[in-house]
Parts: sequence; structure tokens; C-alpha cells
Amino acid sequence: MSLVKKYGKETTLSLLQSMLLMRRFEEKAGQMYGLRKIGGFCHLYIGQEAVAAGTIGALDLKSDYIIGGYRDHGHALAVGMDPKAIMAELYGKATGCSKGKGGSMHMYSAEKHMLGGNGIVGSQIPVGTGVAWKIKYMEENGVVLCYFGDGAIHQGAFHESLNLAKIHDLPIIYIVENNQYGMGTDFKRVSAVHDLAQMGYAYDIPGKQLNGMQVMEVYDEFVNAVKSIREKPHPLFYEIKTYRYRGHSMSDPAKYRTPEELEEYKQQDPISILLKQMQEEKLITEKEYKKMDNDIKAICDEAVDFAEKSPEPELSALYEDVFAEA
Ligand SMILES: Cc1ncc(C[n+]2csc(CCOP(=O)(O)OP(=O)(O)O)c2C)c(N)n1
Repeated sequence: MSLVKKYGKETTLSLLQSMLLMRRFEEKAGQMYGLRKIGGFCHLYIGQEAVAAGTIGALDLKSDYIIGGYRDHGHALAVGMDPKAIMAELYGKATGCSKGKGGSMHMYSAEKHMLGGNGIVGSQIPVGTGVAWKIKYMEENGVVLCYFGDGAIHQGAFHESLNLAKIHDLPIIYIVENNQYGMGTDFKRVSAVHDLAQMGYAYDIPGKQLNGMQVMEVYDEFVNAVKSIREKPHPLFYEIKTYRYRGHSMSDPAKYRTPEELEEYKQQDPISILLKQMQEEKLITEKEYKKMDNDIKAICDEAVDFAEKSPEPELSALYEDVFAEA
């Protein structure tokens, strides 16, 4: 049975909707960045949507947590954060999810268990491991999904974290989103190991490679992985092969790859693939898809309108949220 059939209309529609929201939101964000409405860094996730949708779709965010790197708009949308608060954060407005003081790399929501948005490459790996330790210590039932790029996998903190996670059997899934490039560098030029799924084995953590353009494969795997961790806590490691259509950030012309390569990946677009699979199983019509797309575009327009009309943070806000009350 196909995975689309196995999971049915409700689940597949929600995965499609989640990916489409990420895509349309970021197209809009890219456009607003071009108009200089958004300043600072802006790392788009376009092309990688199936990773966030497929993995986060398998969670229960009442007990589970996610933490990631600076390419975080997609994850923030996938956990259900308000697109208005995310757009306002990009605009640096007081109504943003981090009060306009974080920007693109610091999407955060305590309510949705989205622990960021971290700008230092690899810094989320020990922090996520710490959250998994807290879950185990407090005898909770949650799982942490910790995302990072292929550029983060050689950080010392990665190795220390995996070692600790295995020693204490922590409920964490490490996910390397291998989009094949760091900041202008093909990962094969900087990585002694090219099959990154192997990296967990050095710490006796099972590793697996997934196709990050096939959302249903990612989702199916994560439904089972999360279930196995809830039954008995342990760490897991996944390399999810994906591709970003845009440059590293808005200022990257992406000259390190050929137009043909980019085109080849666009032919495996995760949204088009799921749409086609759903159409084949008669789970969506062209008309329903068009309506979904228009509704999502309206949500993104509304987010821009909200951000435009929101106030700048007060100057005094500079001194707030610097220290936590103890
Ligand atoms: C510790 C540290 N070193 C360097 C940087 C600058 N930097 C930002 S992103 C990046 C490349 C990361 O690539 P990857 O993890 O593969 O993620 P991608 O951008 O491809 O999603 C670098 C070197 C940083 N933010 N932190």
C-alpha cells in the first residue's frame, strides 16, 4: 500500500498544507527582503520543506520539543507558530515572536516547544541534548528533535553531545539536514565521511539515511522512531538528504553549483511530489489545491500587513530579557 493511502486524507492534507505554508511564506519573506523591509540575515528554507513537515508532523508538541539552527522559519511554521509573529520578527517589530530582537535566526515559542532558532553553527546540539536530559531526569514522556546542517557535523560539541546522549540513553533524535552545501562549500570538500548517517555509529547510535524530498517517507519513519523512543528512551540519528533552492543567505549568489543541478532538484520538488501522489489516490482535486494555495497566500499577505503596521520595539526594550529572574 502506498504511504499516502496508509495515512489517508487528513494526514496527507495537513502535511501538504504545512509545506505549502512554508513555501509561500518564504517566497513572501524573500520578496520583502528584496524591498529592504527586512534587514540583517535571512536564510530561506525553500526546497527543504519536507524535512520540517515530515518530522514535526510526527510529534506531540505538548510533550516533545524541537531545536534547530539559523534556517528556522520552516520549523517555526511547522510547529504552528503564528505566521504574523514570524513575519513581524523578520521585520524586527515589537510584535515578533522574539519581540523583534532576534530576527530571522531566532524564532522561538515556549508555548509551542520551539526552542529556536540558534545562530552559532552547532550550538543547538548540546542545548537539545540538555533538554533531552531534563526530560529523562524529570521522568517526562517527550522526545527532542535536534536539527542541524551538514556544516555543523564537525563541531566538537556534536561529538560530545552524542557521547552523552548514548551514555544516558536520552530521548533525542539528531537530524542532519544535508542540503549538500555549507556557506559556499560542497560538504564533500570538508567532510572525511560522505555518508553522514554513519556518524552516529561511532557512539553506538543507530543511523539511517532518508530522502528529504519525499515527505511521506520522512513522516512514516518518524512516526515509528518517536514511538520507539516513547516506549524506551534512546537516541537516534538521521541524515535527511535535501536541497535548498536558494543561496545560503539572501546575499549568496550560489555560484558554487550549476544551474543544471538546481534544475534537477526542482524536478523532485517535495510539494509537487506529494500533490501528485495525493491526486493519484484521489485525495485532492486541482480545484481544492488551488483554494488551499490561495488561502495560504492570503495568510502570508496578512502576515506582511501585520508586520508593516506593527510598532518598532521601544529603545528601553534593549535592556529587557538580558538576564533571567532567578
Ligand atoms: C561557530 C560558527 N562558525 C561559523 C559561522 C558562520 N556560518 C554561518 S552558517 C555557516 C555554514 C553552515 O552550513 P550548514 O550547517 O551546512 O547549513 P546550511 O546553511 O547549508 O543550511 C557558517 C560557516 C557561525 N554562524 N557559527
